[in-house]
Amino acid sequence: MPARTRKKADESGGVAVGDRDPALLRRIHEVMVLTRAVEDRMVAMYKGGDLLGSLYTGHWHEAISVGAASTLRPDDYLAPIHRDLGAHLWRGMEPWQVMASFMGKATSPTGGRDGTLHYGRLDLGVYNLPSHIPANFPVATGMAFASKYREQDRVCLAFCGDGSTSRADFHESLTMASVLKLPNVFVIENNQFAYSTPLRMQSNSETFAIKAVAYGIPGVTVDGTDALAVHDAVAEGVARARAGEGPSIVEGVTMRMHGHAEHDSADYVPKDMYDEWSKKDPVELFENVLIEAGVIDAAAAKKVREDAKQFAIAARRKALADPMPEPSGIEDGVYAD
Ligand SMILES: Cc1ncc(C[n+]2csc(CCOP(=O)(O)OP(=O)(O)O)c2C)c(N)n1
Repeated sequence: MPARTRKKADESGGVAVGDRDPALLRRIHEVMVLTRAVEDRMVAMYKGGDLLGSLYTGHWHEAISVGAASTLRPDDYLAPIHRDLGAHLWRGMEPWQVMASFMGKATSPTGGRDGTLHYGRLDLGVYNLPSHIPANFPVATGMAFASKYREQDRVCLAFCGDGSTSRADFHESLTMASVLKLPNVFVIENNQFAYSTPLRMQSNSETFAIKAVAYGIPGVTVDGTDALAVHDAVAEGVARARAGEGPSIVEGVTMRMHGHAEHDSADYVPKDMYDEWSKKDPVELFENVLIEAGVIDAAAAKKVREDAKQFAIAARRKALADPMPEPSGIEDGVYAD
């Protein structure tokens, strides 16, 4: 089955809103705006010394993380990576919990055992991000296997970066998911760099979606700054997975607009790349699409931004005030009862 590159559907450069549910569109927009506001706040917190360790952000990944996660049912599984705050927030993770995680606070999802971003919420069907990448892929394959084995119709959506496709666990997971027709959708977030390694030193494939051909599954490349393009492509993969037809790959093309982490000045990125990609802010683009389609107006858009900013400020205040873990609990969760 050939890999495809999806064409744009309207002249404004984005996929058309059409007759989609306005409530869903507004929710996608709100979560994208919130994601940006929380990450901007956390960059300021990192610079101000509030956070313990490294900070990894997903600027310009919001359309991928939220666009993809918004296709799932609440009982589906999600295996995100370090660029996917938007997917966590879509599923119900609280911004203060994310901040508390980067602070090692007792109230973080890991109870303060992490200090950066290896958090998840199993109660929300969101698997903890492992350190090795893409170690979430074999786990996502296992979650999909469990769903199939139990004769459920739950889908597992997993994300990885372009660099992660060079790892053996990517190949192993795709092979197993394909052969066993597991209900997976694998989203590749092509953000042009894997730390300092540019695309062309990572792969000779014309696209990352084309790798799907080797596994005998569908693969599609979409504009990763267009939330609706991502949503549509992932929704197609989710429907296919739920119907028992097996996995697929969706590649979203975007740019990593910050360093690999905030300690990385990313001097290896040519300035003209930033200049070009800065014109494609996914949050702004989606806001414009919704305004042009009459789903929201400029005043509503401004209020969404202001509310998100205030929410992020309140989240910081709560996370700062939360307690550190008690040393007496150091063995909690380590040994089986
Ligand atoms: C197996 C492994 N090697 C190296 C690292 C360190 N590391 C973390 S993210 C990253 C870059 C990954 O690039 P990519 O998959 O393209 O994702 P991106 O960070 O660009 O979103 C590296 C080298 C790791 N976590 N795991």
